[in-house]
Amino acid sequence: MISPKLFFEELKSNNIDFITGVPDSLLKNIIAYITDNSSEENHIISANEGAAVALAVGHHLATNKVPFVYMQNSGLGNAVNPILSIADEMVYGIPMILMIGWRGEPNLKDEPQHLKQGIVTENILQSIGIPYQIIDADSDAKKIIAKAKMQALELEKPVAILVRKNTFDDYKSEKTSKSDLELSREQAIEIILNFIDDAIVVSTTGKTSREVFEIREALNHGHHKDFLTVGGMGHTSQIATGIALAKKEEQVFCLDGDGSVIMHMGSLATVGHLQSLNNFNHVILNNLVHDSVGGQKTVASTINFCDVAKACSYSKIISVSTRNELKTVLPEIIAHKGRAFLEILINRESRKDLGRPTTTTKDNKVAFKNFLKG
Ligand SMILES: Cc1ncc(C[n+]2csc(CCOP(=O)(O)OP(=O)(O)O)c2C)c(N)n1
Repeated sequence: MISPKLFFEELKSNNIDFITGVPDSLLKNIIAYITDNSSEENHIISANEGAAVALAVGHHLATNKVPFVYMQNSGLGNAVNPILSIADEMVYGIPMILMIGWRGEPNLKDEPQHLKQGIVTENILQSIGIPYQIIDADSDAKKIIAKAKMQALELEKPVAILVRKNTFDDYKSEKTSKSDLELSREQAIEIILNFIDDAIVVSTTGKTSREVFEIREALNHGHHKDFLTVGGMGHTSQIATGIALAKKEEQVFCLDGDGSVIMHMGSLATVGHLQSLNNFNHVILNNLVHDSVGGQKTVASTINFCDVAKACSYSKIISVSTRNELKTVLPEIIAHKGRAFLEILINRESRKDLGRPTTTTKDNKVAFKNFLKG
């Protein structure tokens, strides 16, 4: 396996010292090492993968250096626009190295949201003209980084390193801080699901949806009231809005994360603008981190989400951090006819034995649509 330290030192010795991206579980060890050994300005966890490419463009313009951008392959979609319409050699020609975690690599077992993306990842890179090298545990990282940098500079455009599963050695961050908040995400979700009865639930990508599934299983609720947004991180609130607009007689609960809200924060403006939306409840389970992929910090510690919701014209806004507060405000939230925003400040704990949905995504869709039909 490749030592995260060696990889990072190699970047530094190639004068690559601006790193940005959105985390991926497959890259969590190298990201943890980068986090521990970089300043806040040299390593930026960006809002989304396109934003990371744009940060890299700015860095190159100002320094003439080659920046480094990491992402899960599902983030390639977010990145394609700035890659093709800014960084490509037919536009400005901006050299950078993309490090892409290859989820759903063909013939390896992975979750449904990664399967198609895994199959087409190489095709996408080829069709957008990005030269790439595949890296795995046995690769010579030194050679790969040197070649990537040379190619990026020669071709004046982004080049990629496609990272196979289990490429990097384990590395645990020395900087992880514990939160002393009372509620875990799972406990908060359980309180909500127990309270909201027949409301429609749309849950975000990562552990939130996995926990919704397991709680429903444990409570014998069935899964038909829930749409699990297993992929498409950041789009949960718009899926929920699409449903809420068409189902004005039902209450819709969108269970979101801080990382996921930040990824497409403009969507909050759309929700707030829809004055006729009388049944929308946006819950943000805010743990300040991307817990589902390794606990990397989001920028939520400097965001006042309630102020953002207010500025976007949500009609009722509450923040809670304890079990009692949550139980007290839920009746108020559900009674409110508008666009409610509930931030729940939670700790970073989750079960080691947390499972994954055992029904298929198609089963989920069919049961959910039947429930919506009423
Ligand atoms: C476009 C895209 N980029 C990255 C990922 C990888 N990913 C899955 S869940 C997740 C973290 C979500 O963080 P947050 O919304 O704060 O929820 P938490 O995991 O903390 O509950 C990330 C980065 C993804 N699925 N899609």
